Amino acid sequence: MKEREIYSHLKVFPPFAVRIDGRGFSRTLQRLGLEKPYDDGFAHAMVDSIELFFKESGLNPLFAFTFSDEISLLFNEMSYNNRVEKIDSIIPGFISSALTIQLKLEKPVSFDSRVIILGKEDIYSYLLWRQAETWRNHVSSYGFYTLLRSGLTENEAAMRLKNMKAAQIHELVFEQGINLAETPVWQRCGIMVYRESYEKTGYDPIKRMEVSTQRKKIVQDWDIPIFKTETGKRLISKLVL
Ligand SMILES: Nc1nc2c(ncn2[C@@H]2O[C@H](COP(=O)(O)OP(=O)(O)OP(=O)(O)O)[C@@H](O)[C@H]2O)c(=O)[nH]1
Ligand SMILES: [Mg+2]
Repeated sequence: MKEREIYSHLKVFPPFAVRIDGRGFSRTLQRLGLEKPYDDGFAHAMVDSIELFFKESGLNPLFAFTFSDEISLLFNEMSYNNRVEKIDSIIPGFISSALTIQLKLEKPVSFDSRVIILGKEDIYSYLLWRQAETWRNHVSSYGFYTLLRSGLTENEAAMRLKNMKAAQIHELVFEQGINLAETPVWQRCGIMVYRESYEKTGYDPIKRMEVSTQRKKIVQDWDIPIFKTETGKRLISKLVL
């Protein structure tokens, strides 16, 4: 029967991204009564789950980028002989479990998963793409919930949005007192988790002197730049090095 495991030899070689996306989260999050379009507690639960992944999974992503119910993890190295089946099952499994714990859920949740093969030079373009999606999602979800509040049904709101240009959505939302250029950065640009070097100084009892060592800590960055800008480019180059 072992020969029937026909996908077990499928391998992927780093660098690559793994993007996971919450399955049916529109319904799931609605049932939980989360704030719309953005719930601070949900975003924190997602980012804390990613941080747990960095600390506890035994895998070593370069960094993670998240918005809404999706997470992209970038890898420059992988265990499990680079097997796609392992990668595509362990990662969403870990995050589903972590998120269930973070949100103290009573019903299980799941994430789908895909591997995106990237050359080192593609990582930046991949992030530009996902951040552009973050911005589009930000504009359309504020538009959507503004229309719902004005009395439209979900179908009507979706239809109306389809025919609206971005500037019109901005105007519509602005009339309700929300300036889409001034919403929290994490809603507009997404959130990253990565390791950052820092210098730790301490007394070395053997050398009998103060010594400094380079350590790494995991940071949640809720204030990331627009990747298109110079600051954004610099951040990505630093992380991809
Ligand atoms: N209330 C609330 N909903 C959110 C938040 N973030 C994400 N969502 C929901 O998550 C959905 C994510 O979009 P999709 O991934 O396309 O929808 P889905 O229902 O998860 O469907 P599939 O991924 O195709 O299974 C959004 O449509 C929102 O309904 C949040 O902060 N608050
Ligand atoms: Mg989803």
